[in-house]
Amino acid sequence: MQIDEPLALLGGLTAEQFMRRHWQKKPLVVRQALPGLVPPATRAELARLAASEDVESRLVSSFDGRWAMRRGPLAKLPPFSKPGWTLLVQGLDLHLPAAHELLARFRFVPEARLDDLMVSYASDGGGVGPHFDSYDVFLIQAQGRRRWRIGAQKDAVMREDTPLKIIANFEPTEEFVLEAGDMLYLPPGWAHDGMAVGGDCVTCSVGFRAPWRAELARELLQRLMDDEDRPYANRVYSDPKQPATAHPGQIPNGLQIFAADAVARALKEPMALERALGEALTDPKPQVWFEPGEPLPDGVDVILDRRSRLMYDDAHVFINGESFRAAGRDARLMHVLADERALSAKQVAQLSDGAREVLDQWAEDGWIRPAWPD
Ligand code: AKG
Repeated sequence: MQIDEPLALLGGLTAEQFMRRHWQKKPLVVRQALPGLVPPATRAELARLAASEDVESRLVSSFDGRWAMRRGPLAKLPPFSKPGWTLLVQGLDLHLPAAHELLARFRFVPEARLDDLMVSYASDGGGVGPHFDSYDVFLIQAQGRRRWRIGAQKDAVMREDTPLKIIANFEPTEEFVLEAGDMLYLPPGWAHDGMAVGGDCVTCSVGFRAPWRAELARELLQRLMDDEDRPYANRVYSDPKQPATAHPGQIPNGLQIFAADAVARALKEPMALERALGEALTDPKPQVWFEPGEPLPDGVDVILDRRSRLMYDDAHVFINGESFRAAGRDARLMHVLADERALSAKQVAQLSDGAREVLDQWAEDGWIRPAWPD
């Protein structure tokens, strides 16, 4: 990924400039960020995916001024000619190679922060209403036209008469109509409302994830404690010196010390926290499954399956919720695989026997495969 070259995707900014000037700071409208973009899914494909149990989808409508929302699977959609509805399909990158490739254009942001590609299909006037997101978003117009109104308002009072989180007093300060190929970037917390102008309006949202502090701490502590191999985890509280008490409601001080010690020991374990973080960040989403494959033939380039999440830190490689220690040349090659999502046959041949065995296991698990077309 070239981060110091001007990109049409970012309106002529380099990825470095974009991250410095706009990321988490201020919106950016890019005309013809992706000229000639073909929507990653047709209307029929979106409808098929929305009908599936394995895909997260929603139908939002505002017929006669009344907002309504239905979660998938959605067996039937309103007529395409009927104004005022939107179908939203989440995680399209997991299902369609074209969606995965579109998401990959944004890998100048660390993969640990990238979430998914959502695609919406709207009939004339369709939209989800004015709302806030807690995450950054790139809104790419893939087909048709959409009028966006945005504002940096503080008033976060929501309407109480709808099942959706719609801003009660929306005060937009800017407005623009995006045509196919145009893109709008919004930092977290910007009020925005996008309404389809004419039918057949397809918008792709590149979504990010940012953990809430408490949620992350809960997840990591759970992982640290669930690991049965760790000696600190397996000790029962004992109190042979507990005297008889006239205050049975009072929590014993020894139990408080035991609790604090349990957490402190877990955090002191060398690299346990880093390992738990890597495993958590690469854990597949619940609806993800892999088709088992074969060990790799010799002499082939390999690529990661589009559903695989591969990341690394200084001592480990993490893939799909598992961690491996890696050092030296093996680590360097695994880092290439994580950054490029591919390794050439020549690079595969440079791996140690142990690392090559690991790669074969990943191929059998369906996490990587020879770089043959889908
Ligand atoms: C968002 O992703 O925050 C949006 O506002 C997208 C809405 C849409 O595609 O209709």
